[in-house]
Amino acid sequence: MQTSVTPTHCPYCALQCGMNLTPEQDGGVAVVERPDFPVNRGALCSKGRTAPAVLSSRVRLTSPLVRNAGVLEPATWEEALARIADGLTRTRTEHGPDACGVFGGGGLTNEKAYTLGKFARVVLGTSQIDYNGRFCMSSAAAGGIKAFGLDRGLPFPLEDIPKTGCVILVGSNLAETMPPALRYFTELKANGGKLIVIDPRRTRTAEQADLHLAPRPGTDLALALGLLHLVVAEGRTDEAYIQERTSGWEETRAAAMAHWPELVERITGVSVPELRETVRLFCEPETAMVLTARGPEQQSKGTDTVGAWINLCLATGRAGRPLSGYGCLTGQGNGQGGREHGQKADQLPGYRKLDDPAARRHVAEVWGVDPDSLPGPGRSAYELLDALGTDIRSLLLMGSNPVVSAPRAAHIEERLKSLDFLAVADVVLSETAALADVVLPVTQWAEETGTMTNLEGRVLLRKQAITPPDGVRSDLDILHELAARLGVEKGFPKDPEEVFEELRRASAGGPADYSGITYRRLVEENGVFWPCPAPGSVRDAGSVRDVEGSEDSEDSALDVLPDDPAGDPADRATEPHHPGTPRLFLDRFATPDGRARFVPVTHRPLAEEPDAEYPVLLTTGRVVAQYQSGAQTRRVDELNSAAPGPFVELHPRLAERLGAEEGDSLAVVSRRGRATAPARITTSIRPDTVFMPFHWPGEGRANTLTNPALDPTSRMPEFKACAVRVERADRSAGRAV
Ligand SMILES: Nc1nc2c(c(=O)[nH]1)N[C@H]1C(S)=C(S)[C@@H](COP(=O)(O)OP(=O)(O)OC[C@H]3O[C@@H](n4cnc5c(=O)[nH]c(N)nc54)[C@H](O)[C@@H]3O)O[C@H]1N2
Ligand SMILES: Nc1nc2c(c(=O)[nH]1)N[C@H]1C(S)=C(S)[C@@H](COP(=O)(O)OP(=O)(O)OC[C@H]3O[C@@H](n4cnc5c(=O)[nH]c(N)nc54)[C@H](O)[C@@H]3O)O[C@H]1N2
Ligand code: SF4
Ligand SMILES: [Mo]
Repeated sequence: MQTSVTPTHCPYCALQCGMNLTPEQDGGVAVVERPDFPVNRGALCSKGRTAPAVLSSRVRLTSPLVRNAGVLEPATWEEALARIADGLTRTRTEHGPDACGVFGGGGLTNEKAYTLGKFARVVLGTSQIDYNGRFCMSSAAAGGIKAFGLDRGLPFPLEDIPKTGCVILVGSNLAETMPPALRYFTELKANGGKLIVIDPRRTRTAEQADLHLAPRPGTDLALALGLLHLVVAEGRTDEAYIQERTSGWEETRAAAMAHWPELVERITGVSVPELRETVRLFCEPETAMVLTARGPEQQSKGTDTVGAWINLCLATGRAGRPLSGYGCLTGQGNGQGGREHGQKADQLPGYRKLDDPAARRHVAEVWGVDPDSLPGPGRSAYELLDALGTDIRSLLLMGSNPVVSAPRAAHIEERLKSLDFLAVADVVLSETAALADVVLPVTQWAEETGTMTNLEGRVLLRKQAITPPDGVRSDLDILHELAARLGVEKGFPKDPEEVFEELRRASAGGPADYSGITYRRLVEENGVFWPCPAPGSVRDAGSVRDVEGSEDSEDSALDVLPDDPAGDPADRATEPHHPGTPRLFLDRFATPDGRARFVPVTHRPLAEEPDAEYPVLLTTGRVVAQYQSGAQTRRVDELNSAAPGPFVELHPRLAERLGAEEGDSLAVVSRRGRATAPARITTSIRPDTVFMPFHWPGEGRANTLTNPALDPTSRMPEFKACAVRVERADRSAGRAV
């Protein structure tokens, strides 16, 4: 046991709040405030504060489990690993490498995500790998790459927010999903800046806003086009900026002109005066930002919707300038890093593309394999899960609980059950792990070391603070052992720093270049923003030199770095010294010509519009005290008493039509299935919409209902809107609506 205070980071969301851990008598840890980390300055939400509860052995797995005669039973590591190697080998022999699937998670450290991607391509030789980040911010990533040539959630640090003139927050309930970040917006208002929140519900976040717009779910694209129409009509475009820094304006302008405010009012339910007021608040100050989260992104047109909001920023000169820009609030702990280093179906480390021959050569050289041996791009997350039991016969899953979190979850549950072989590595027996043939218990955040990249693109070191309990192993250890059993003895180290050193080389020259980052720097500098190239590393087009401008700017940046007084001089000479890149695009965008690209988009309806049979819209999301599928937070008493179970939020007018009262059990029925949960009646939601959080399995599982219609570019499912019917669960009283 270590005796001192360990500075580290929360195991949950993308804010990656800093916290100190101190050892307790019983071998556990206590969370203590860590004021020196700038993102949260000591503040934590209830989840972060109670995170050590999941470390305690009462709620976690401490032995591998294997299925014998249908029942999961404790087993030795030797037996469990041998069964997995056997299951995967058999599938590969009988059906070919692409019949082995791998599913990862945005909560995994960079080192794990990197190793998992390498394991799939090098050890299994499969193209079939993707991860839950596809369900998270993939539309924003696709939109960012289209317009700016690069995807980093926020192109500026959170500390810039209070200094801008106006922020439009589109479909983010950060008062519940990232509570310590609310401070940046209250400071914005205290400085005289304006906050506009766009959400079909009057959330705790919307309550803070100067202006709250409550559009019908799934209409953000039309809303953004309507605002752009008014910007043009009122002569508020920044013509000099459009000329100098963008391309493609004419086509976008024409599309916006077709979206008259009155038409947009009809589509969205947001009135013309509200649209005008939004444009006034956004355009009057010198600087302004648009930030999107899952509301507008988790739609079957999420990529175009993000494009429409970026277009608004570009037309008004509010991107790639100080204190102005478009950003996406990434969600999972390592939602950012997890999408950069190769667990995504189309990707190689450093945010390189798997179908780019130069990228394949570079990474293959680092991995010591033939570039031609690397498989091509595979299926996206939902498509991969949907192919289980047919094209994909065996699955290795790490860091996700799709039985609760995937769209059309009852179908995905069936797919998982139809596999020849399923192995799950988790800290608890999640609903997905409970279906597995082999379950491997893994170490948790405070018991292991690794890097995370937060929503600002700030790479952080999460440090081991305590010794893990007997019986658990790290994900890296597991991949090392499995690789060896599948015939690859080298290249899968258990030590995270060794993996990071390789990741640095693999990412060097790519868009997400980590080659200048070391564990030591992460400790000394409290995190480093990517891109951070090592001096002398060769860069691909679209990477840091393109992003940052001339070579001179990098050299001058090197000059201003302070010497490390404590460091060994010999070390210092070899230490990479790029300062990192807190702010992107200030000189040029990461496109070949350095200009941001307007994205031509037009409104289209939901994949499933309400009709006579399913007349109401269901939207889904989160509550403050539960995290994601709830696998971790449902095992913490304090969080469970704060948020004990699912509910259906509905407007009093809808409740009245149903004859339902507060707490009555309601059935919500969609074309995919039926879920039941108590009514929570509130005027804070639109009368045509009901809301369910998705944190629970069983009867109240929101994802029994959701529509897996996918965005054509990002392959994001339409979590945020599907057509449902609502009825009293007992059916004896009231009517269906
Ligand atoms: N407590 C808690 N915090 C979390 C998480 C958690 O599970 N629990 N998860 C983390 C992760 S991975 C993520 S991705 C983030 C997500 O963070 P957020 O995006 O803030 O979370 P959501 O609740 O999914 O969605 C935000 C809002 O979108 C609104 N919305 C629904 N439909 C629409 C629409 O069509 N348009 C618009 N404009 N808004 C709409 C919802 O009413 C909701 O208030 O949170 C992170 N933080
Ligand atoms: N209806 C609806 N559905 C949604 C959403 C929505 O808004 N509405 N949001 C979507 C979004 S944004 C997301 S991000 C997904 C998330 O949904 P999931 O992918 O299910 O996310 P988690 O519940 O965080 O699952 C992580 C699992 O990995 C385990 N775990 C944690 N850390 C580690 C680790 O280091 N190693 C290993 N091996 N396991 C670990 C946890 O115990 C847990 O079982 O849900 C999506 N689903
Ligand atoms: S806001 Fe996110 S990172 Fe911060 S304590 Fe809460 S869950 Fe953890
Ligand atoms: Mo997410």
